[in-house]
Amino acid sequence: MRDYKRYLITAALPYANGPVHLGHLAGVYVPADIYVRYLRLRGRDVKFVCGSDEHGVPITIKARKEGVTPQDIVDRYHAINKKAFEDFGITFDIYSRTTSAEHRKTASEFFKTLYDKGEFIEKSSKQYFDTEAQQFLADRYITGTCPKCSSEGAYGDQCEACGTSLNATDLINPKSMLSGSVPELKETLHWYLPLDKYEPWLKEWILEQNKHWKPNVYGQCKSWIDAGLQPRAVSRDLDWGIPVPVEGADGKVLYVWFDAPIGYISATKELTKDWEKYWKDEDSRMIHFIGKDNIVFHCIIFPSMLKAEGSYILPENVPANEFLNLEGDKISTSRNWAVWLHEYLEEFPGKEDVLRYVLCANAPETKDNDFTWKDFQARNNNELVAILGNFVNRALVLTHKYFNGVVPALGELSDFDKETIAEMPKIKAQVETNLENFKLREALKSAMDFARLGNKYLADTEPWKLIKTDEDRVKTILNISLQISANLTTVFEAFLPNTTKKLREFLNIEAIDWDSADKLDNIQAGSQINNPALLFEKIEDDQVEFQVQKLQNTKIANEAECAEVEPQKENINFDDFTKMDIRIGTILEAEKVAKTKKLLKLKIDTGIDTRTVVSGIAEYFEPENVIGKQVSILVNLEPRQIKGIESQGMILMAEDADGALKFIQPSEKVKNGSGVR
Ligand code: B3M
Ligand code: ZN
Repeated sequence: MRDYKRYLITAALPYANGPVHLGHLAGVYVPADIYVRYLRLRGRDVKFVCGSDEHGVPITIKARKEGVTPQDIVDRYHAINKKAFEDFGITFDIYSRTTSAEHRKTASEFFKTLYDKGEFIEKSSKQYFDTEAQQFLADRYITGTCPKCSSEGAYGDQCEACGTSLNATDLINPKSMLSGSVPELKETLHWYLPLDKYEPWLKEWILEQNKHWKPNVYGQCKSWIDAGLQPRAVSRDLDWGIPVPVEGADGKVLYVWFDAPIGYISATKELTKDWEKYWKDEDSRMIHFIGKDNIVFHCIIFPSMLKAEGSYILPENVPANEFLNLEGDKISTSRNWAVWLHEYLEEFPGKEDVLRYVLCANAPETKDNDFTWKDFQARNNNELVAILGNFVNRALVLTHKYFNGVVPALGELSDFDKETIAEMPKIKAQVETNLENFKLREALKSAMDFARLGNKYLADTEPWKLIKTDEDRVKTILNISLQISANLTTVFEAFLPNTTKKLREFLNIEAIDWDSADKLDNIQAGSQINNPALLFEKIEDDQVEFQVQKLQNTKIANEAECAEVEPQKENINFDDFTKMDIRIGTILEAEKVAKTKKLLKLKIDTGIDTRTVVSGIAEYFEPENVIGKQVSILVNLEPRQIKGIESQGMILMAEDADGALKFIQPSEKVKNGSGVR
């Protein structure tokens, strides 16, 4: 790859309408931070910019719900997220925000430049207008009946019941969420970026020149381009955002996805007066770290904006990640199905690196991945504790035990020593290549191989067995082990910055640069090392169970909220009730009804007789598991033919909110034929 003079690394600006969670970290911020720390370690000139995305309709909706201003909302979450990133050790050079004066000016000027160059199409269209509230309605502010699935409460952009994306004008019986009135269609003027005009250029730039992009990114771009690009509106009728800087555009603001990526530019401006070097010089390399739902904006729309402006460089790579799920379910802010960063920091104090490690080891680089607390525990205990921590600890403890913490001198090298030493540059090169190619999981694996090398070296040389007979040999072994430990502080620096700092303190050494981190002279013979503590602690079962339980409670709370309890039916009289003859019986035989999914054919001892009942419970019970169970059965229900079998009665079941079935059983065994009254 060509050598760049400087690097501009951007991480997606999180919306300031909620706190950041595990999914954001794994997909965007941890990978970006690892990459940036690596670049800094290599002495590159790098700027790492991010900030809060503070415009857009969801923020105004949240504000309305809470009865506060949008500014209140973004002030709150900007502060929370800025602090969470700091506490967690994400080393942005600047964490700005899109309500800053600099940003407002920059975005406004950017629009004006394109406007003056005639890069926009001006087009009038009909949009819903709330005559009571006297304003145009964003799609999210209109609800109605879904034309696809007929469910109520679909939004103007999407029906959440069936997932269909909609146009506001598709809704049946649309209603304004502002006033509740029926909105009217009204003409409104907007500015469009003619993406179709850039299509030939995008084809060439992405599909030909950027073949090195990750397959998931390249593939998504290709399908957008193949489908044909349409002009995109870059303004909205809204009172929250950056005003469109054109005369007569009152009440119109820049579309949030127009102003947000310009936030990268404004943040760089706020950071350094040399900002233009990073944005306008072909020797600068710009990389966008984002999640997969942001690909089209960073690979197609923003580059088209930059191209239209004309004086900016384009991203050299956009290593977007897929999504991280949590314990098998999509992470969701509204369902509170998430691990919030600030909560993690409270519950696992000092364990920032453990989470960095697990998120990187499990990063959703090529496909969606699942975070589970069990895996978190296993990776901590079996990898960080058992390999990295164990090796380093043994090297340090043995040096204290045998040589009072004074680094022993290297003596004659055995063949095995030489082999081990020769492995170091090879493994380091793998870490390097993988990092340079945004294969961070692989890079971390290689870094762990470096620790494995040390672990194996100690296990094979067994200095604890030699100390009585061959002290010189032990000196050499421990010298080599300490050199490996010293090199680990650099190899792991980008991944585990707190740990490597601690380790350097134990070893009493300064930072080692990347090029030297496979050598044998990074800790000097005769120097004194400090008393070591453990680098990592085991995570116990109860800690993990607590976290799982917490999520479980969320699930139960969510279900309780969703479960619609059926309203009571019409009253009946006592005679109606006594007409039903319900008995306790025992299932004697059970088998699946052929060619059906739901049906079991049961033979039941009702105390009166033995009879056949066909029951729709096969999705919840295996035949062999129901035999011998006592159940309640309505015995005087008129016999019915079901799939050619005569069913003589009905088993009574309790049905959960999610449709799961449970038997209605006596609390203790009773005689078959006992009545239920
Ligand atoms: N705020 C979307 C998101 O957080 C958006 C990213 C903007 S990056 C310029 O997913
Ligand atoms: Zn629907």
